[in-house]
Parts: sequence; C-alpha cells; structure tokens
Amino acid sequence: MKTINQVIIITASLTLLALLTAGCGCPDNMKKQNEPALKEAVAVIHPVGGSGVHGTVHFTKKDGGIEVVADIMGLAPGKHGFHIHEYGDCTAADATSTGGHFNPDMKQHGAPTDMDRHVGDLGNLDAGADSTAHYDRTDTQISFSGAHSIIGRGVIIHSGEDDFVSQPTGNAGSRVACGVIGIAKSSSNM
Ligand SMILES: [Cu+2]
Ligand SMILES: [Zn+2]
Repeated sequence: MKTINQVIIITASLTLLALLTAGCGCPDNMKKQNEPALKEAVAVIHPVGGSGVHGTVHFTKKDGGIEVVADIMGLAPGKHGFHIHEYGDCTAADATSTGGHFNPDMKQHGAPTDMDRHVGDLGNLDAGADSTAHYDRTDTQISFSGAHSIIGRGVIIHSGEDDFVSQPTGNAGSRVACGVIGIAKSSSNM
C-alpha cells in the first residue's frame, strides 16, 4: 500500500515528464524573436544546358537594403537579363521550373530603379570581352523576410538583354544559367 509521500513523488514525476516531452510551447512569434536576423544569403549559379555560364551571387543585408554582388563567367559579351524568379527549382532542362519573375505585389515588369517593377527585377549583367560580368548594387525591394523574401527562390540569367519595357519578361530571351538562393554559412557568425 502506497503512502501519501509515494503518491506525491509519482505525481510530481509524471508532471515533470509531461512538461519535458511537451517541449517549449512558446508562441511562434516568441521563437522568431529569439532567432538571429539573417544577414547573408548566397546562390551558386549553374549552366542551363550547355551554356557554360556559371558563378556566384552573394546577398548581404546593409543599412539601405540588400547588397547584391554577382560574379559570373562564360557569358557572351554584352547585356544579359538578371532576375529573381518565383521558384528555387532548376530541375527543368530549360529552367522554366523557376516560374516567372518573383512578383509578390502583382506589379509590371521594369528596371531595378523603377517604382513599378517586379521584386525580382535586378536589371542586366554586363559581360566584357573576357566573358565575365561583375554586378554590385544595393536593392531596396528584396528582403530576407516577409512577403518580399528571396530565400529559397531562383536566380536566372538570360541569353539576351532585359529591355525593362516588354511585359512581363523584358524580352530577355532564353535562360542560360540558374541558381537557388540559400542561407549562407557566414550568416550565423554575424
Ligand atoms: Cu528572368
Ligand atoms: Zn520582371
């Protein structure tokens, strides 16, 4: 026959076990506040088909927005449309699996400096005679959180120039390279 003390100990143990197995039980917004803000993202750019176009795009949070730095090789000299597309899915042979330009606000296609533009409209890369392009500008529309978040979306480089006028793509031609925007390892160190 159990004593009162034994019953109390068993009840207390079961309560403790229940608390441990239930986990945090924190509301979601509390969990989010405890996560460090994302500072850096990266996309490794792979060729589509036999284009040979490849490189990296780094995204870094700055006071005035997100700085985008791209270094791309294997391009035909001249301008090439450079966009963030809706899906981070480069599985299709022609990269059409990335969908259209990332456009959460249902706006018109435009130049990166236009008020009326897709969030994904980053303009053009400009490749020199050596087939490489360097791009560095800070964008105020893209984000690492909320409706404009680019994390997990696609980066596409096109065969031709984005004219900033033709709808909805800028008439930039086929897709010659594709990458997926992921959280950079260095992001956790900042
Ligand atoms: Cu595009
Ligand atoms: Zn667009």
